[in-house]
Amino acid sequence: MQHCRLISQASAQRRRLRVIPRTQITAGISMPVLRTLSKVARQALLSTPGCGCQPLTVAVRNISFSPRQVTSDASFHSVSFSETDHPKVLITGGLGQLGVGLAKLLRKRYGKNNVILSDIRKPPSNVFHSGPFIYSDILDYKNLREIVVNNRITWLVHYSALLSAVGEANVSLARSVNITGLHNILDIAAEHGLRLFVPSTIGAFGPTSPRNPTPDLCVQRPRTIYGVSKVHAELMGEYYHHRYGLDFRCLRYPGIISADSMPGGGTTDYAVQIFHDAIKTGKFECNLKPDTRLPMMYIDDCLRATLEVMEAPADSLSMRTYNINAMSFTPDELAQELRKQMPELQVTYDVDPVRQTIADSWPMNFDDSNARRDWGWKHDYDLPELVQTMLNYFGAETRMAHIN
Ligand code: AKB
Repeated sequence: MQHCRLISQASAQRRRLRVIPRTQITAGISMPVLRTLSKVARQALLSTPGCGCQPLTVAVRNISFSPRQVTSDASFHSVSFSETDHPKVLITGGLGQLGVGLAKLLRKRYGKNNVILSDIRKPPSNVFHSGPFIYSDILDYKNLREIVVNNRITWLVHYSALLSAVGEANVSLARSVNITGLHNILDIAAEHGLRLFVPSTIGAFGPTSPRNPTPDLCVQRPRTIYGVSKVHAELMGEYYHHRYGLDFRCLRYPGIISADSMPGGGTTDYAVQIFHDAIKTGKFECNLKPDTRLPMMYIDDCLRATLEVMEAPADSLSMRTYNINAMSFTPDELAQELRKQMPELQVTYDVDPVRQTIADSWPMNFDDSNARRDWGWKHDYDLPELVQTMLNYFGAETRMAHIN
């Protein structure tokens, strides 16, 4: 009983301390008191196993200063960020397929210095010189906290993740980046009252989900570590939203097609690679069967959707995780559209069984009617515009190369 009393004293003390603003606590004014209470309570718990005081462990954990603990009554709406200010945005995994493009879009809107790209890799010089870039390791909580505090971050876009095919090749790394990393991101966002965007994917569905079309809410039993980690992210984000008021926003992206950035290790990568190979060699070897239908989207639509859902008033969001879609095609249909402008294009098929199995378990078409209704989602690019835009980009690039 002795330790139970200590715990309740600790909880009562903590309740009194709760009125102290976070800044004062971190400035050290109450730190010694809290540390002592935390230590005493923890010792009491540890010295008496199986005490039957389980419900109180929540209070004990709360007085600890572990960054991973979130108080049950915390209000996570930022005190320092007013909706009229520009957000201060941090993008993790910034050197992947989407980060640089998103930074460009957000910088145009909120100002160059208000958007920080980050990654663990060294940026190419054009990225480094186009706006703030810093090192951030999502597996290092202290590093994340330092960045958020020092830069007064208010929005976090979490792009670090291993994609579907590469995840299957390295499950333990995918588990650590996609799941442990996400836990750090959720905690840092909750701790600092950030608005958090985490992308999910068509890969969050599996063979038992309805595939044509796939609605927002249905059975989700993915068979890849990538898919499992994304369902986990959706559920954890929504849990933190309901439990702690975290402003979590999530879109399930289709396969994204971009000209100036490459995806890395996904199942839908063929739809980007075909353009590069077609332009360079006039040939393409596809690793999926010709009739494999998957939802796809041009990168500009994807980035705009991300901006729009981040800016959407909270009361317009009836859900926190939305499907978004633009088009849906097979490798054969994409090749046919390309052949309208490159009649000589030769496409052959050498199916990769890992990717094919993944693709066969994913949606063929996405129902995004909730996003269209709630926050006005509307795509601009269908297949013909996508192909034209990609070819224009590569055409301009080739002309530039010739001039130089
Ligand atoms: C992948 O293919 O893994 C990704 C995705 C659809 O999430 N592009």
